[in-house]
Amino acid sequence: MIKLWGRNTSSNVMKVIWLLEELGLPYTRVDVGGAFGGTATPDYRAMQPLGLVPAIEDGDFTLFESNTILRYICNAHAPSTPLYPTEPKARARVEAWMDFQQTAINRPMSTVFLGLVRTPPEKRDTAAIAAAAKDAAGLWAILDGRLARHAYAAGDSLTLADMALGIYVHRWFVMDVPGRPEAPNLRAWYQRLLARPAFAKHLAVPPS
Ligand SMILES: N[C@@H](CCC(=O)N[C@@H](CS)C(=O)NCC(=O)O)C(=O)O
Repeated sequence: MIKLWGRNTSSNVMKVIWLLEELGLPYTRVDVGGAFGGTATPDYRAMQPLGLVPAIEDGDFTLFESNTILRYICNAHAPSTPLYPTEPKARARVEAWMDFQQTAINRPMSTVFLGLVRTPPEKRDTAAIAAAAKDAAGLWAILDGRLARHAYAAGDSLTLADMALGIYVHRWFVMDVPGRPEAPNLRAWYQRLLARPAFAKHLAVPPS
């Protein structure tokens, strides 16, 4: 059985929870990271050398990096799932949007989230939050344009790309983001994600 290490308030842990639930795979989860601590021990660092969450154990195999974990779980436990198509072009399209999450939108969304949720109002750098919100809005606009033509991030069905991005779109709409523009296709996609029971239960929670 897969053992998932990481607190369930972490965006990167949430995406793994969503996949495990969506596939109906049995798993256990251990609270580490944040206020729980437990990520500096030699045993944990052997699984996740940076001391971040998530990490997984699958038998004697351990793995870190959330998007790699998503791909591994599909490859090892659900090789024919449409969440991670095997046809090369379809698979590459999924991976490109997963990379978009890690390499493009992660940075401004982290600044907005940490500023608005984890920083008390009197200590907030409002200029930095506004600048990051503007950057994030520009990136969400790219996805909004794509979602005008497709129901999901990588095409016409739910894939790992939606799982990588989903928690961020939830936070984008529930946080009090300064200057957040309308993005009707993005909002419609968010509604489609909310209709998934695992997303509604484990990701659509108040940001904390
Ligand atoms: N690229 C890594 C990033 C992991 C990461 O930054 N995790 C954050 C939580 S979202 C973390 O571990 N923060 C410190 C902590 O929770 O103790 C991944 O996708 O797994």
